[in-house]
Amino acid sequence: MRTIDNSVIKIDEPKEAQFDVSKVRQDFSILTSKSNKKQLVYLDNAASTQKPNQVIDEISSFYKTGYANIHRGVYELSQKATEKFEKTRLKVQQFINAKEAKEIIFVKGTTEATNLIASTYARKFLDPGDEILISTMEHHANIVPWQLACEEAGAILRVAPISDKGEILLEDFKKALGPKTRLVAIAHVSNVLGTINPIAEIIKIAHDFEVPVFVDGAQAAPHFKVDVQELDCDFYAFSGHKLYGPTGIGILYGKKSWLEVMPPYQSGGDMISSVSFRNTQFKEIPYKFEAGTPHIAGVIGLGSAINYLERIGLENISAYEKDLFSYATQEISAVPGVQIIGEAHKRTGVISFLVDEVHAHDVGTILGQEGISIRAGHHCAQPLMERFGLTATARASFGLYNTREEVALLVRALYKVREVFG
Ligand code: 7TS
Repeated sequence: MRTIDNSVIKIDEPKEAQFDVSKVRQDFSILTSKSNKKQLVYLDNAASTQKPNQVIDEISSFYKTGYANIHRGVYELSQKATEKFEKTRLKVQQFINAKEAKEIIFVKGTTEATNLIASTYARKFLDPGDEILISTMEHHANIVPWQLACEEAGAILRVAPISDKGEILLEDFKKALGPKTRLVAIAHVSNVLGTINPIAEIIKIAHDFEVPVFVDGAQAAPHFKVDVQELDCDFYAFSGHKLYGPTGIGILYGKKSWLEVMPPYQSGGDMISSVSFRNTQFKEIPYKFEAGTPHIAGVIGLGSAINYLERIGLENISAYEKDLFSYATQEISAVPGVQIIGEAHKRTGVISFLVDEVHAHDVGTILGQEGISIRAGHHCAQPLMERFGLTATARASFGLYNTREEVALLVRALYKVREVFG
């Protein structure tokens, strides 16, 4: 038994401590701060994660001692900054096991990655009557860019249905594929349901139809090891800020064979090999897709975040989070009047729920008063909400620094919500 905030809450200790969470928490200074005069309990990790001091320090030190623009300076500072930047590309390559570093493109985040594919792949390969296949559980970032691309090309956006439990219906998915399908774009993990999609199987099915697959890995990469070669995906995207790294930086992986035949995305400096008023030649990949001065410090910070995660070990993080997630699921669902949305067999990271008839925003507000930060709303997945006949849910989402004590505080606050709303 442990005590929290001088009140007594019984906590069942995890069977096996995969890593020392109290040590991990020491790396995140913000976790010792207060919110509404209560201990901050940060459970909005699906929106964005907090940053360890190592990442913050690395960015600060880069600006203090190593900063210059890259790819252009003949002087030492620029050359060293370029080296650091390109080393991070190699680090990302290893992190997701891409075959070559040139398959790693630095983008702003998952949203920009989707837009890049929608603008370049779609511009080149989509003809009138062609189809793009997504699923009901996509984030708006994996819906709207395809709507626009389809509109422009006269193509059709098809949507694979999901079950009441929140799982892709694989037979229906298969039926939705056909000779006109040009791309499947699908989330690895749902940001609302937590469903881990059987992505390798989905890719295999799509490839049997010779259809390439874009995987939105925004909610997957922070929670388990991603191996793009093993998955055999054609494209994979994730955001640095959900991976304990800085905002404004993300990764788009693409198979070399695709990236080489796709036209550039944005254009301007740094993506060209020569420019004249008659003719412009573009650089090789990945530079063809990286116009202008990139988010250099963001890239350095992302590299530092990956180092941080690798030092702890993705396997250890996954095991710890798995235990915490099942504990949280059990404890939250045991609160009378609470209904969890999403019961897929395999889940991670997020738990969406309703509390009696209380509006999700009111749930979020009361929890906020108790120092507990969760998200309430449609989570940028309105079509998914519609599928479940809802307009909003409350959502607690977990990261590597969350604890059973925090789950207990959340549960106690949920009782308070019920008390307040009678
Ligand atoms: N795809 C998924 C599955 C996401 O969860 C998000 C962000 C995005 C794409 C977009 O990522 P960005 O980094 O480009 O913004 N999801 C959330 C969320 O669930 N709450 O806030 C942002």
